[in-house]
Amino acid sequence: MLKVIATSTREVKSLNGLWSFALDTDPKFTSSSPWESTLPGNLECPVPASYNDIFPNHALRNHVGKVWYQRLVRIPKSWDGQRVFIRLDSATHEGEVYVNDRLVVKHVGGYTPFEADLTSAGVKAGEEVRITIGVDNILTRHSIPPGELQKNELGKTVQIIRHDFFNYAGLARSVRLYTVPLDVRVGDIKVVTDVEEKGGSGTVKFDLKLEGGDGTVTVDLVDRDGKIVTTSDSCSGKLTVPNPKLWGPGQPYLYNLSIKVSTTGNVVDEYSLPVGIRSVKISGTQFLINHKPFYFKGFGRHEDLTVIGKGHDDGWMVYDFELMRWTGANSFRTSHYPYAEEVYDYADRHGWIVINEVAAVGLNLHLGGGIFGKDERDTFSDEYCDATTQETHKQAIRELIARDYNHPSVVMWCITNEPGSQEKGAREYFQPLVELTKQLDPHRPVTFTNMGMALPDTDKIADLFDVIGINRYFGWYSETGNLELAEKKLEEELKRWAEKYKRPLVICEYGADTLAGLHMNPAQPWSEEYQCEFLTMYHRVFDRIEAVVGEHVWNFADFSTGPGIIRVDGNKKGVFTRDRRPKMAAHTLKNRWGGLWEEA
Ligand code: BDP
Repeated sequence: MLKVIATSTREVKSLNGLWSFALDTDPKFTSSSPWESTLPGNLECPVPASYNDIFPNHALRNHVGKVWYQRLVRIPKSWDGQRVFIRLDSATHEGEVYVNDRLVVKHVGGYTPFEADLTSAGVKAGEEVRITIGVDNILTRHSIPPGELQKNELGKTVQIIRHDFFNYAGLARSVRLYTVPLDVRVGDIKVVTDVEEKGGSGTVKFDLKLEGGDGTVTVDLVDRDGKIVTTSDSCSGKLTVPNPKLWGPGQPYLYNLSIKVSTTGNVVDEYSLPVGIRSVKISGTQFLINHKPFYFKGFGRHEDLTVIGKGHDDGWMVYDFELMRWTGANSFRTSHYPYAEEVYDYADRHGWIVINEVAAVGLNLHLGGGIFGKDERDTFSDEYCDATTQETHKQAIRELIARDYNHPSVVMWCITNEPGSQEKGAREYFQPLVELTKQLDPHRPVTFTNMGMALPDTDKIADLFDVIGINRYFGWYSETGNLELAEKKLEEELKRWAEKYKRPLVICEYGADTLAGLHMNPAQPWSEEYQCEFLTMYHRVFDRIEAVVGEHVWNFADFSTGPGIIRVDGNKKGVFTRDRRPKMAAHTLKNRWGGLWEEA
């Protein structure tokens, strides 16, 4: 799926801003077809933002079901003769878009984009249209992530989820109109790069699809100074770049693949794609970027902010990247869902390494906790994650790879977080998903994050993956307060993973809830000192195990969760508070990771 950009043949109009807003439970609704008229009430909601924390009331924060957004939009008159699309970067978890009275698109899955061709739907340039968007936040056992609805003793419907982050919903990313040429145009591009082992040349393999007819193409690879490095006149091919400037960690050199489509000698479409020339390979227990061993230093994160929830905000995004750079981190995982596209674009432009995760979290009924109770049903069975869930999961993988295939920053796909991989049915569920991921992208390694109930000898899926992600909480959820014992257990277990699987291990989560400002000597759980000692102990162990090629602390910042007896105003495992003030542990990491780095 092509990113929306403006070029000499394409235009973009943002629909971000305030939209009229109503809950589907609003008694003032007189019609079951809210798109047919003006929404009742007088609420307005910003886009992009999750709606839950915008209004300080329970009904909105804990709403289960649909909400409606609406606004009038004038299609620019100057767009006559072009094809107009509406693109929603996400609607969490299901979206349906109406233009006047007409449904133009419905989409399932809360973290990937979707669009509709408004020209085909009869919309004309210059016309004013009423756009109404329904967004449903319900998670069922057939959605990704899965969840269930229950009726409580008051007869009210409540959403049960099996992950701890708050179920933020709404239009948390941009909504835009954009144009493409009416007929022949670039439809999609896929780029794969490689690098010769001993210096020398780099290659850029490209495959572009034309839509709407036939044309001739010119494909130029252009360097940062605007110089054409190499060129082609076919829709697919392999460009060779002698002595390329490589893209790598902290080294964000980007070329541009500049594409022109012509018919009868006239350029009818132009598109341009940033390309980072780099290679990613696994060799034994090493993770190689450009043939050099790479060690992941960084965080599991969330899209999570006060007031706007999972709303994308450029200011906070840059600040988060700058804080990570200040610690010396080089990478992060998009736990537990695909992030806004702006995040990957920024990572490409600044040399960040990304593990890109599908929103498949909570496929684990046996994992209990103070926030979601334990459930004795089998996770991978007709009672919970069944063939229909697996189909949704496949679609989530397809959509993530379609969106993010071309980002040099993305070095690995993570197709699930902490599944019940020791349970029966896990292998049958995951094997086809790993196969699909590899078929869609044979060039990137695939991983998952393993959870502590699935041990090296009971886990049923780890061998399917190129890299094993491991989340561990010795010293927090078990051996609480006893770091000496935690150290022994952690080391013993990691050694077993290393010995049995002989492939790279990335520690994708380790962390301790910490109340900023709470100090204790000797260090006790919840204190800033304990978080520092906890992380330092883990680092000692990682340094003793060769197969460990990365450490992602859980979490970059404190984040919002549902209510629960083990969460005080959210999950407090952040190294930064929710408003991004450093806890002492931020300095511990800075000392270990080397602090502020400069881009090459
Ligand atoms: C892990 C989950 C993560 C949680 C974390 C925790 O992957 O989403 O937030 O534990 O409990 O199980 O803090």
